[in-house]
Amino acid sequence: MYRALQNPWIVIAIVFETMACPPPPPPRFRSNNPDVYYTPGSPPSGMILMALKVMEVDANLKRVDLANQEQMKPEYLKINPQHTVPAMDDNGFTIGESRAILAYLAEMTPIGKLIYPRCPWKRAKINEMLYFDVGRLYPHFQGVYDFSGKNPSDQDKTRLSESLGMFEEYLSRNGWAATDCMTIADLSLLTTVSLLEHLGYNLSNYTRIAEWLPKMKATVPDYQSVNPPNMDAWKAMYDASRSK
Ligand SMILES: N[C@@H](CCC(=O)N[C@@H](CS)C(=O)NCC(=O)O)C(=O)O
Repeated sequence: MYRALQNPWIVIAIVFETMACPPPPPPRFRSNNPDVYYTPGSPPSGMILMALKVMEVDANLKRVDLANQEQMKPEYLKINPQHTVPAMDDNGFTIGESRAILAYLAEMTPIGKLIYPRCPWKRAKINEMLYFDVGRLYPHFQGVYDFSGKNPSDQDKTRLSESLGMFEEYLSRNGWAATDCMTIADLSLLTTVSLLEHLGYNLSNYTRIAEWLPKMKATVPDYQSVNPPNMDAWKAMYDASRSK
């Protein structure tokens, strides 16, 4: 028997934890068409629009006008206190952070179960790469492509190229970001890397990324009508910030 169960405080903690958090019901969306809040030109919004296609979710898309500060309205702050897009409202169950939404979509859908498998080892590798994107690659992308109008420093540029080199190393293991097939981590990274390509960043030194990118684009249904227009909108805002 576990030695911890001889400790009455641990037993009490387990009883309270079980009462407070009973086993969840089988996962399914709470509404037929969950609301997805997005803004054209927002990369994390584009990620969720692609994920909806991949996981065949018929969401109710709600556009948020960031230019007019719609994200600061009290009703939106109830959905996402971070006042960012994307966000999701599944019949009162609200969630922000694009990669958390990706995981939620994956939990709720048959296709999602394939691309975010329950196997703890696979899931750990997928989570590793989701955190790699949100914690390293995307911030280093933003370090070079920011809206301040300033030119990036050599250090900013080096950080981005080093992060891409790390992604190249991960891809050299199985051809996909995290496991031996496409997962939600690839969708997250597709958003960042496809935007770099769209902006004319030279990816030719990264041969694994060059092989992976077209594979990923082919995996997303209606890719051409979803991601490039979103990236065009981002680029228009970026170009405008540079011409001020
Ligand atoms: N880590 C967040 C970032 C979301 C984010 O920064 N969204 C921007 C648009 S790309 C936004 O909504 N900005 C409006 C604001 O911060 O008020 C995610 O991945 O969902």
